[in-house]
Amino acid sequence: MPMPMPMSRHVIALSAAVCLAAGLAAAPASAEPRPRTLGELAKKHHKYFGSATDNPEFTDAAYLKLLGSEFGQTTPGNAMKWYATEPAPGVFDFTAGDEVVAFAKAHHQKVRGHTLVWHSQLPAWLTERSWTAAELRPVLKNHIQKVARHYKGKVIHWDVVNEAFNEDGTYRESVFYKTLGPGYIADALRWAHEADPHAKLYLNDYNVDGIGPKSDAYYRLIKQLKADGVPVEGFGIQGHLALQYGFPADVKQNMQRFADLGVEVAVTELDIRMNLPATPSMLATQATWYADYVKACLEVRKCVGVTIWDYTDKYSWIPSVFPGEGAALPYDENLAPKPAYHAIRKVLGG
Ligand code: 9MR
Repeated sequence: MPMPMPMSRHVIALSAAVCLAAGLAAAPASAEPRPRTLGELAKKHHKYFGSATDNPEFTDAAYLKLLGSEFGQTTPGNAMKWYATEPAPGVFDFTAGDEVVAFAKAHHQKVRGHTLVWHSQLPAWLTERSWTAAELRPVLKNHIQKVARHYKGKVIHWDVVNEAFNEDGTYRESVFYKTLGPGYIADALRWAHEADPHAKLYLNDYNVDGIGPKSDAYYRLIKQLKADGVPVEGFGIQGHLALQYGFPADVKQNMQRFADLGVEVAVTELDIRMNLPATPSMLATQATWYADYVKACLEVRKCVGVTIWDYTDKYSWIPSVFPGEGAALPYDENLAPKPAYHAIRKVLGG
């Protein structure tokens, strides 16, 4: 029996000739390597770079393609909030949150859990009646533990308590504070820890980028919680900035002072809005601000990552809350990268 070898050689020679003729033979040598994604670039610094997302956006294929490929982490913008997870007393619904978690898992993304206790986006059954402490305590505990248990092993962090302080550093008069007193924060952290001992437990707020009365209040509270052995493990700096208010001073020093208290820090909801229409010069300033904010995180070892509050202006929350403002994210409404995207890439070493 003749061996099939000579035939194979013919086939190989023929394919080589075809490739050469088509100019393909040189392709492997000259092919551009795929540019690294923001998520991959951040990973080289042992940090994540992520984006928030929201369930209505899950019908937009072009949006999902970038969300799944460019980012190493995601945060559900609304899906894990109280109104969504416990729409009726003791009745839990994890559909929306599970959808985000499944997407993240399929794309090898970490998930930040957001949020267990917040004064806003509460269900009507909770806000439309009055509570005694004896009534509200078990309701709060049950909510925290049911949600945290459901997502156990699926989220790296929980924003356990969100936006607990006013601008002047006094406690926000939420239903939880008014009914249970300031101790609700330590209780919430302890209950969350019981339910999911591995998720890092965060306190999270806005306007705490630099050193000031509000971030000072967190500094004092976290110091006290640590001294009392309460499981607080992270400080979430939301980072909702606006060009018209200036870049916050001392961002890196502020992160570092929390790191020195023994907690990690995360930039959890970064966006940088401006008065519309956006001009090239405003977009250039925005790019510098994004880069400077990310750089601060890179320079603080215990800053674990940066999340932008969605990645495209198409789905930003800003225009609906601040009429006349917008253009806050690194991709425009057509999902095209803006100067901010390129500036972030550069500061991450891309
Ligand atoms: O992105 C969220 C938006 O879709 C909601 O309408 C809004 C309601 O307040 O909440 C947005 O997310 C907030 C986050 O949960 C906490 N920090 C401020 C964010 C912007 O409001």
